[in-house]
Amino acid sequence: MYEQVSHALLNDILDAFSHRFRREDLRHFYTRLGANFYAIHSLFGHLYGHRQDFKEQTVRLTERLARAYIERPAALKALDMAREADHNWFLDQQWVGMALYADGFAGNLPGLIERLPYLQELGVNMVHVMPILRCPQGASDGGYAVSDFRDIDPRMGTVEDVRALGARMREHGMLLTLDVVVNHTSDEHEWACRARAGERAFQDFYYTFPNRDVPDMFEANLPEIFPETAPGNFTWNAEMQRWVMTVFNDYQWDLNYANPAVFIEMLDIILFWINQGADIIRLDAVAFLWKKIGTTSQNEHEAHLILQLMKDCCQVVAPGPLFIAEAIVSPSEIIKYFGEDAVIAKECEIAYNATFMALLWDAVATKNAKLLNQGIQSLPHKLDRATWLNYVRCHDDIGLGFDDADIRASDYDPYHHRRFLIDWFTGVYEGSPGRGRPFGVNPKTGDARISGALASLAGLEAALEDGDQQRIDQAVDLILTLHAMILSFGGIPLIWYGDELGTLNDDSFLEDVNKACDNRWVHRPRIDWQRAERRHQPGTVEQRIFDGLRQLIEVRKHTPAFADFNNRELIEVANPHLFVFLRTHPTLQGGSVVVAANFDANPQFLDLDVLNQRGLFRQGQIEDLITGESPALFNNRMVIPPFQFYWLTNQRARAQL
Ligand code: OTU
Repeated sequence: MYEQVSHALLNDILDAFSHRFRREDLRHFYTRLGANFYAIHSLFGHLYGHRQDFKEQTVRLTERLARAYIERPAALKALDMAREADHNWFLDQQWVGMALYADGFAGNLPGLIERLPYLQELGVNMVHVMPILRCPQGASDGGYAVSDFRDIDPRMGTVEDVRALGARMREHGMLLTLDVVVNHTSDEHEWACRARAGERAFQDFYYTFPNRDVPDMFEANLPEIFPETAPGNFTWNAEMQRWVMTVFNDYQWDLNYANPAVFIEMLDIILFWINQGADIIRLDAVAFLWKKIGTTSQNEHEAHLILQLMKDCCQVVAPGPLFIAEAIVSPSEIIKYFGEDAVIAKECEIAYNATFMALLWDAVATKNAKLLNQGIQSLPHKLDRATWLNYVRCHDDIGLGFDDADIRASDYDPYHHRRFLIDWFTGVYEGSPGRGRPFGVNPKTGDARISGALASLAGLEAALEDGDQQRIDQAVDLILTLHAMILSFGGIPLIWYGDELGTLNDDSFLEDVNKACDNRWVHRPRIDWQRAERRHQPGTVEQRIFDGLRQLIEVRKHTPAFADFNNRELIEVANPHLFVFLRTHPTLQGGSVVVAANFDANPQFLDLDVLNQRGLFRQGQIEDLITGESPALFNNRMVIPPFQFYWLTNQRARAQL
């Protein structure tokens, strides 16, 4: 029955289109629309079907898709076709990403174009350019408060510069990732201005209330994201004489997706940027898209429906571009952003692996891999054609969002263990070399997160201060080992800019009133290009990290077992300091790689019996892919030096590759 309803509607729409778009070649568009319309219609119906104007809204939505398709440049349409034919293209091990602020990295967008060779030197071929859209002059949450979704911040450049960047990157086989902040707008956005001026239609773009009744009901269950700087989830607007929902900062107004006009506008904006050449769109704060009284208003089922609908609509216009879900939530919830209840990914193809990131830091602080092993073991199975974005650091703080049950299973008490981690990384814990800062401290709940540059958290800053060569060496090893984990785990590794040079905390943000109260800026550096030159000077920290990373990237790209086909198996070993997993080659037997990392400050041994029992390394010499050498062995035990790792393979199998 239901199909007939959507088919009848589609027939009406296509009739109208055949007149309106008579001169356009819409063959491919029609194929995709036909294939996806039932899904689009039912999702849109789930969300908005109760409305009187549902049919008109559906027609409006479909028209926007047609227009976006017509506007899509021919070169991008050709790329779409190629990617449709080679639909697993993004699971390949060749992709290596870096996230960066265009201004901190290169001044502005034209500067970034000039610096692309530096990224190529390292081997990076996917760049996430942090928010560059028009935003307030003052505080803008690093561009995550957008004032105009179709314009570029003049301090960064122009829309034309973005197109030029995209074109240049395509020439070099690089992928461009841009942000679309779907959950909220800045209070300077035209929609917010018109809402303030009293226009009902635009007040309906947001959640606004005349008194505290509804806000108070919401507050009973809503957590606070920035408790220190933006307590509460609502802000009084005197001009409008209404409370506005502001889950993040008070100048970030939450969009109301119960209004189909909001959905259609935001989808149109996503389509706009993929038509400018973005290969990947990072969808910010997707867990927050649907609000419901009596819940935390995170990970609601409707948030998934909205994302599925966005994906289906994009498939119709442009099947090439991918979505990254930025949902920093519990492991069992993160996994759903690939597609809730789906067999193949139907929401976002890529999701931040916040679980792995936090677990890696746990291993750093505890010097063992107990919780890391436990947490990875309980990570739910991921869908096919879905992949992780694996990272060690990013622009945000580190949240200790592990599962309490996993912490307990590792013989720790959740509260005390998290307390220990905060103290360790902020250097409060006796003997810790951590130089991080507490972020988002909430005295009401006892929660806290951590800011800080990778090198400062990993002990390099402290070791350099003390001029302690052994600890400097160990910190360099640890930094490379952490990167080796994200490069071999399965998924797209995402390096945070500056980390490739061992960049330390930078306190200069304290001099800027718009940044001073948000210490995440301590790890959002301005690259010192003179210092970066030291990467060519043998023996410097910069050279050791940059070259080490460059080599890891190079090897990753030549190791098919590192492609992400859910071909990873955790290997349980008796030694708690080790994190060991197997990456199997998708087709070639013997092309497998065993990844083994030692998080301890002492050498540790790996019992090869465990591997032999699985049929691994029974014959032939074991070889580390990085050095090409055979690690030290004694009585079938392999020694892994402090804070180091191996990518192990069979020399014989390798010869066949
Ligand atoms: C995202 O953050 C961005 O990454 C932050 O930089 C922004 O401040 C924020 O949205 C608002 O735009 O929403 O789903 O620890 O991890 O705010 C997770 C807090 C988010 C961040 C969280 C995150």
